[in-house]
Amino acid sequence: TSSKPKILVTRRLPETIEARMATLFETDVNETDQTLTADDILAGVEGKDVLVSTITDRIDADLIARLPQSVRLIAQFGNGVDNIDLEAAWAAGLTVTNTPSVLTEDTADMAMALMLALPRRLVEGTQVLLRDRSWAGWSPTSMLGSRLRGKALGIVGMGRIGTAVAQRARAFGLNIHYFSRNRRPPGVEEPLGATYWPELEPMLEAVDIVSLHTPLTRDTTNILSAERLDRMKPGAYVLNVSRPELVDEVALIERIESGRLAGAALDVFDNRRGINPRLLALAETNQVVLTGHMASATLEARIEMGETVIVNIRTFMDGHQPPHRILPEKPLPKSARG
Ligand code: 8YV
Repeated sequence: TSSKPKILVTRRLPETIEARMATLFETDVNETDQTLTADDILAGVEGKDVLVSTITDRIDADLIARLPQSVRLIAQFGNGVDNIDLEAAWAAGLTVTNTPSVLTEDTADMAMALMLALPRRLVEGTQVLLRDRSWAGWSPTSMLGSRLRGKALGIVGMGRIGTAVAQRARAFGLNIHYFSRNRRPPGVEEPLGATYWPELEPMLEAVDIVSLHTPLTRDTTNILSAERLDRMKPGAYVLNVSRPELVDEVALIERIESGRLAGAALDVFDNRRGINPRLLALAETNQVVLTGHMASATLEARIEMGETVIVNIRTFMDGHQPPHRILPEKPLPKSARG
């Protein structure tokens, strides 16, 4: 038996990361890359020190209660930890870590790509050429979209990712508005020319694009409820690279179908029983742009996420405070709860 930390990795990771983990730790990787059931996780983690999890692992109170005593760290490969019942984990004396920062810029890039895709008819433009083979050539009035510059962007959640999106959007000439748990200091607000809204609803009434960048918590679940969608400007659109549960998806679909909202650009959507066919239909008619949870999906980000997991494990196993330990945060103001 070696003194190396023993870890279970629930999904395949980039080769370089798996190789480094194999030298540093006694590593078991779920070679199938299929989401493990709770029983599979429990069997796999027997005798391990660390569970390396991803967003597709449901680590609820029941699973946490059944974890073997040997497991003391849940090291999430990812920024959001909404798949983990944090309260249950803390109550059980477990440490939970994540991999923030290294995926911020790539996620913000994808948000920008999606923000442009809808008004500039990007997906439709390629469809006309490739799928339908029906491009009739250039004309002064063909494929006209609408200008992004000058529009008002409302950011919900001005953390690392929200701020990175705001910086890009500012360079594209958008006016930046935000609602967030904490007002950002003048040093952040001023270069962005950002307007802070202490209440969400009035911001929704004032902006052309609502972009979600909050973590999914009890407080932020359904933060874009049907009632709040109704506060949005007619013809506005929703951008989501965060989590599907932040939006009332059926209500969003209805408001796009009726023409009340212009559309949505979604990297995340409810996929529990497959993608809603009505959402797919709206994507067919290019009122919705859909990508499948790709916002942080660059090889570089995945490698840095893996390296961050490794640092978290090593510091923790050396008896120190891991750099990206998740600790309780203060809740949102009451007015923001969905
Ligand atoms: C990851 C994400 O793909 O980090 C997050 O919160 O949503 C994505 O970047 C996924 O979570 C990996 O576990």
